[in-house]
Amino acid sequence: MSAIDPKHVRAYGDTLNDGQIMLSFSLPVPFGEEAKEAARQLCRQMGLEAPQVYHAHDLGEGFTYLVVYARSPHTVDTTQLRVTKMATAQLGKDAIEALAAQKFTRRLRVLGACTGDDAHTVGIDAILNVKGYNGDKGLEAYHCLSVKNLGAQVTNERLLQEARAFQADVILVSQIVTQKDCHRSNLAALIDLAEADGVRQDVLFICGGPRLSHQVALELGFDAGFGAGTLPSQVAGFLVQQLPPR
Ligand code: B12
Repeated sequence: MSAIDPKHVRAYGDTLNDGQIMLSFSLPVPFGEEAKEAARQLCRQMGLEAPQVYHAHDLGEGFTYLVVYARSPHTVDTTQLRVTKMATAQLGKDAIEALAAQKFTRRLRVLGACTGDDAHTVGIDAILNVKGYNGDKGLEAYHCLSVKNLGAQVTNERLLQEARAFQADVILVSQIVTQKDCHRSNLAALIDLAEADGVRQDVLFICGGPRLSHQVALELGFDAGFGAGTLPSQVAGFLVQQLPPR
């Protein structure tokens, strides 16, 4: 077996350094041999070698879903990677409660919502509801936090109104739908509105969703962003460490 060279890492499929990758996509081509050939040609144009169609499925109405296995000749230098990460430590629930008891004289008020046209509530509920996510208790289970969940399709205007009434220390925004980058425009609009209302600096703004990252959140003017698979304790730990004593 050849050694792993961290400066020239290749995709791994069957054997180390074989460059094999699998990708899936849909084409507006009717199901059949033409659709498979179109997929192979597209992969070659992407620089992939020896593309093989492993799966093709008729999506109806002239569309085909395809899974292609192919070889990528490219490598990545993993010694030069630069990734924006949160500076806060990952803590368990007991450590978070203990830190909050030292730092704060009252419970922190956390307001959450899924905003814009987005009706996907499961993600924000996983973070906020007491039952939590993947065995990790939600923010409602924390003694140091007082939580209000506004649910789905909340406008930015209403979210800020509710934040004022609740005297929120933290606003949690969920964005799951990303079609035409609507999550970016909606999140950026919230920050613009908060700045215009003069409340931006008083509140910690955190967003989350499967296609969000900490880097994107910072670009949009948020204090932090959490992606797919986030655990509630990661969010609780971040906000308790990040907020100044109050
Ligand atoms: C369930 C579901 C629905 C349900 C939602 C029910 C509900 N009450 O939530 C229903 C059927 C209503 C629905 C509708 C639609 N859906 Co839908 N849906 C899904 C599905 C299958 C699962 C989403 C889910 O619940 N995930 C589980 C949770 C736990 O994961 P999560 O959301 O990623 O959340 C985690 C993290 O991201 C993070 N997180 C999330 N939010 C936040 C917020 C904060 C502050 C933090 C810190 C962390 C955080 O923490 C969570 C826990 O780790 C996904 C596909 C998929 N497999 O993801 C499509 C999907 C999201 N839906 C999609 C679409 C297109 C739609 C519709 C537009 C379909 C249509 N044409 O009508 C509508 C839109 C309705 C609307 N107005 O929003 C697309 C979105 C594509 C895109 N890139 O935008 C997806 C990806 C399906 C697909 N592959 O096409 N949907």
